[in-house]
Amino acid sequence: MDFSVQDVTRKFQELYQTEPLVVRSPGRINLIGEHTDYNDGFVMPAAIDRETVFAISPAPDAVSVIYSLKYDETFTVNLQDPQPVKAPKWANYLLGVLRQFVDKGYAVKPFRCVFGGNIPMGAGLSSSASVECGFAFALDRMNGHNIPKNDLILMAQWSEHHFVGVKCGIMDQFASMMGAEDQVIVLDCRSLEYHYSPLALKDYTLVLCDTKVKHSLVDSEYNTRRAECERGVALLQKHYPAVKSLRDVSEAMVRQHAAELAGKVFDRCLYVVQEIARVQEASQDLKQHNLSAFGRKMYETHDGLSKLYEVSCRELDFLVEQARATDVVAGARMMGGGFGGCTINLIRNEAVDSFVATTREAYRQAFGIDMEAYIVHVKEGTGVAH
Ligand code: GAF
Repeated sequence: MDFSVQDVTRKFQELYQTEPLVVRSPGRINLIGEHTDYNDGFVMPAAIDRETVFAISPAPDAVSVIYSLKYDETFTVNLQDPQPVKAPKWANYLLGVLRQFVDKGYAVKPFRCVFGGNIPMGAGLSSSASVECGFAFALDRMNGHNIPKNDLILMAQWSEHHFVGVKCGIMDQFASMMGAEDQVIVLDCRSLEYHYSPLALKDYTLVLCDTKVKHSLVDSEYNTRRAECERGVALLQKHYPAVKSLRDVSEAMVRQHAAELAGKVFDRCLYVVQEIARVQEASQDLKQHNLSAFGRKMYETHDGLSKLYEVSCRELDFLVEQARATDVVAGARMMGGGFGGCTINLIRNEAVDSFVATTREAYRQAFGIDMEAYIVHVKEGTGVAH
């Protein structure tokens, strides 16, 4: 079920009869640059018009509570010593953020908080990063610290690593926090330097096709991919001591040491170095409004993710092949961690409805599942709702 700013605010008022601070924190798409963030590479994400909303205010007593509209569940927080809990799972995203406030010495007043949103879960739109970032921002503003957004991003990522257990890169939290209306973020994940690039889609619409599947491998395989990349780096360091990550490695270097990297590790490294280079070229395509060239790179990324990085699945491959078989989709690929969730498609405006209808029918025939499609718009990042 979806919850708006009004729903979350109303629920808060109903529960606590007071006016809250209201914060919204978006999900994200990623145009190109997949599985490059934890290899110190480049990414091109953007915040979207789907978000998690937090209503928060100081509590009149010492009891801190968080109420999830989605789960219709209240959780009482130990403010002095936040620790991960077995249940409810959703609390861990928030508890990890609180842990960071405690560890970094930022005082937190007892609080009451209600949250909910409209980001589809498990669709690869970073609902988790939006929850972490929104809560970090809400706590920060409620307590008047004004912590720089860059620090809040790292605190949110820490929560994902240590309280949720996914060793994610920085892309999702960065995009959720730093998004700007109609702008793509071109982010160097090593230095965290970034610039905005206008997203002038003109004849095209950004459409996400949701497979509605999330294969259970997703978190464990994510951590495995990360470890495989680190293994590749360790092997290459024997020849190139200056190499710190796959960002420092060229395709020629990977190919030269193919035998030593062997099998899967070779494939993983090859994909990553190709993708890092591809993002830099794609960023030029976008600057030059060359969406056809940009779209071709999206298809190339998908092929790499599917064949070399092996994080796709039958459902995602099917949707990308449907797109490739037409002449109305400039580019399509799986988006995010993989093993389910959405494809991102650049579709000619006039063909959106017919493409979605045909693809939905074909997908139903092939898998017996009703695909969902979301038209997304690029919006600003985490902030106070006005
Ligand atoms: C997930 C992670 F959280 C990101 O950091 C990123 O690695 C992405 O998968 C793949 O590009 O969303």
